[in-house]
Amino acid sequence: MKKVLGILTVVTVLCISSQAMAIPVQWTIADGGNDHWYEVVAYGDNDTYSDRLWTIAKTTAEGMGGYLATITSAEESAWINSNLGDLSKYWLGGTDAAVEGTWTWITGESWGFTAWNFPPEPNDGDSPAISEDYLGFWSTTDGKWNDLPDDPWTVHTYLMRGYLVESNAVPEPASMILFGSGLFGLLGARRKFLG
Ligand SMILES: [Ca+2]
Ligand SMILES: [Ca+2]
Ligand SMILES: [Ca+2]
Repeated sequence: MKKVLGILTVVTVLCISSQAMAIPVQWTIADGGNDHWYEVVAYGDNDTYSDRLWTIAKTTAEGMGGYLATITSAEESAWINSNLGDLSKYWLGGTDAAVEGTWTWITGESWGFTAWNFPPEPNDGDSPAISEDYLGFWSTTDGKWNDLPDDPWTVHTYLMRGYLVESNAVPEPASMILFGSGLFGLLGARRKFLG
């Protein structure tokens, strides 16, 4: 009964939310990956400009049990670009808000691989009046990065399209969707196997 109520709650939440959550995709170890799950969350028509901030996306991703995606290798970058569709203007989990010019991943993973659209990025807005301290995909589909303000619309009239969530386990509430589609048994078996 509790499970049923949980599913109903999730379905209700999904109906209310205008954000479109795709079924998460796993980059398996067998495929040369890290076994993490990646979920593309597209903003909907009801998401106002002020809903599309990096800081809000970060909190939402953490509420799903994951984090804004970290791209720490050329292999991860290539896999994401090949498997997750058009991610132009999607947020990622990098920031230099603490120390200007010193980029970090929100997970604490080491900052090594980069895919800046260089030149000119990262340009911190190219103006002393602007700070760009948050990472997103460039406006093309080739996986390049841009540094952006927390609120790109207010600063640049630049509309973010969504955010990419990475999780070490199947993110919520996606696992409930998978349950509904009959895949939960398989996932449960995987979880049990991993202990
Ligand atoms: Ca990652
Ligand atoms: Ca910056
Ligand atoms: Ca920039």
